[in-house]
Amino acid sequence: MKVAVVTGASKGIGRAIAEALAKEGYSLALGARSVDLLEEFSKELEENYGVKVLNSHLDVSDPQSLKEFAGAVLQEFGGVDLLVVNAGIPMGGRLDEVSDEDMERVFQVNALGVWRTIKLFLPSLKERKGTVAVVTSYISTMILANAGAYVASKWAARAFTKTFQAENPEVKFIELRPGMVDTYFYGRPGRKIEEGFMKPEDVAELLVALLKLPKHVLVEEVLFRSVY
Ligand code: NJP
Repeated sequence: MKVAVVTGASKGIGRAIAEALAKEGYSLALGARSVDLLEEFSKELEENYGVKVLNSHLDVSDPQSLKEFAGAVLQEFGGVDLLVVNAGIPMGGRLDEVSDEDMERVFQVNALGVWRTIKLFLPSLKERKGTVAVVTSYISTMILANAGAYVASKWAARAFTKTFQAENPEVKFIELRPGMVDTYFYGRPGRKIEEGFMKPEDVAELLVALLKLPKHVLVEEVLFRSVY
């Protein structure tokens, strides 16, 4: 039975990925700050798909929280085959108007959180020749006015991902770069596909398809969006 870890699994893309992986029979370790949501979701997955689910409070901007999460996961499952590094937050505003606190917050979650999460699970992933899927963004190589803090944090997440790959060829690193997805990222979900939004399930379906490719194939990154 393969073991997958999903960060930011309480809502949106992470939740959809967790459900898709449960359907594929993965044992799951789910982390996020909303423990009530995680608790309810885990029960649902266990009942519907008969898989084992560990859920735990996780704040990826807090190194201690990440250490405790990784420790609990490795103790429960003994190792990890797939790590989905998904937790992330938006941050708008002109660069000359973003506060120091907001800049630090977005980097702690979207950039340092990615580095720390991968670092903690890397020994196990190397041992199992596992896969890391990092949800960055379509903007991880682009520039967007009024979103500079977010964009820079995703460039950093991309750089961490690619460097981990260069240093650890025995692990597969996939950078997922979605366009707009209808999640809590834009407030409350409910946006239409015709408005240019994908569904979180679209991202999950793509990842599952990538995981089914032959072992010798490495897809380094996927940039994908709604056709509208
Ligand atoms: O957003 P949302 P998405 N520690 O808000 C968790 C990227 N992306 O699914 O902690 C741990 O529905 C949060 O859980 P909670 C985006 O940058 C999106 O769209 O309980 N977890 C929730 O489960 C991000 O990297 C779009 O609040 C933390 C999840 O993260 C990823 O997709 C486009 C946390 C966020 O769910 C998932 O975002 C794109 C923390 N400190 C890239 N902070 C898009 N939606 O259009 C948050 O290019 N979470």
